Amino acid sequence: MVTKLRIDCCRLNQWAFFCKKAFKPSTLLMKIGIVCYPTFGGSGVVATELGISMARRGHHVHFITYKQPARLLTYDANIYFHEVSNFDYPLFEHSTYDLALASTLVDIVKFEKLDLLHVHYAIPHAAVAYLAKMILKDQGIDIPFITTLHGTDITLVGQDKSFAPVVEFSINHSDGVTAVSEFLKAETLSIFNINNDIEVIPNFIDLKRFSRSNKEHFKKAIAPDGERILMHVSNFRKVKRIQDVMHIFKNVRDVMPSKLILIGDGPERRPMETLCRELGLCEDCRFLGKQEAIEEILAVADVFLLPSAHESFGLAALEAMACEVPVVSSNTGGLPEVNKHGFSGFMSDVGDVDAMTQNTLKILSSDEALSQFRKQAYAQAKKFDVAHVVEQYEKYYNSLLVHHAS
Ligand code: GMT
Repeated sequence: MVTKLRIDCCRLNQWAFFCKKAFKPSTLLMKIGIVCYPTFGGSGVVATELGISMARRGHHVHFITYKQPARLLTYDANIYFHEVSNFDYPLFEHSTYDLALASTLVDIVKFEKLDLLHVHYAIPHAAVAYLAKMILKDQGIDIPFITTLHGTDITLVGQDKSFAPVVEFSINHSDGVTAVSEFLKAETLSIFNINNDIEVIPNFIDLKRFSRSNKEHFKKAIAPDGERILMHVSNFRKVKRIQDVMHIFKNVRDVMPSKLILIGDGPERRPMETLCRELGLCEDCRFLGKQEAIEEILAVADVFLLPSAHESFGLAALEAMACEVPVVSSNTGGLPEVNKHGFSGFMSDVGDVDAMTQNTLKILSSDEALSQFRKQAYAQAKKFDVAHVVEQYEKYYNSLLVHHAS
């Protein structure tokens, strides 16, 4: 018989004892607090999907953030959402969200008797979790927190001297640290003076949700004459190099009838709409803005373009591959851990638009080639199946709690 035990902070020592003596760690149910950016950005998506999967495994998951996470669309009795409300006062010229979040964490950890906190994206969440932990310690409550590093919190923003000392300190004082790729772990160790272990747990995909469903009517609406469909999804920041997407598309369209679908929104959208006009592509290019049912749109794509200047993992590429869409990407950062050159798609140096064009044409050269790449893209995506990766997180949580209690 499987024994289930719900724990709370003050029973941790007892729990560790039971754990060693009688129970398998994987059967223990936890109360987990998740802090993330509640947007469509990759770190928020990963945090939300992880929370949903943990809730399905019986854990109680509390999202603590400034608005309902964008991907939190389903009701689950094990999921709770706590909104952090900021106190507005004319004296405060800058946001005091960090302090409001720390105070909310203190309140929720105490009231809900959470077992651990898992914060996604180091800035400011790791430092805020540390502050909350110290306040709680003063009140006799000991709660461990895990920081997951996602990308620019290390490779771009985190290195800036306005944040670097705080990022380094809060990584070193986290009870557990994970990174979404080997690349990001290596970057973190090379940039900062780290004296903490970093566990690599890759991002994941729910293959039941992301699958190539039949969307012929939608495909027909976008490409009525059977044109090839190129696609890009991002938060439209400079780092994504969307100008390369536009130029690759122009080159491909010069050779074969094709359409470009761009999904997402952000600072680069306006400049890209202007570039689209300048290149004379507007007839065949659609900007769809932010979309919730991303898997339904990906299902009609033939090639996914991700020419980013930096990418610690490239969750968008994985989502495309799960929908059997081959990926043409740059070879930067963690992308080689996700996209397999010549198998799930192709990779080239950042900014090498010509090579990316040739690679796109190779995939689209015939229906046979496209169909082969589609199968291979899906096979690659299967390596990141949610069930397997979430189990890694669960084991990591368990081992951290046992270690913390002993
Ligand atoms: O680091 C960022 O730019 C933010 C983050 C996000 O919230 O969009 O993206 C990063 O985390 C994703 C999820 O782990 C990764 O798939 C992205 O590769 C990564 N972005 C970059 O490294 C630019």
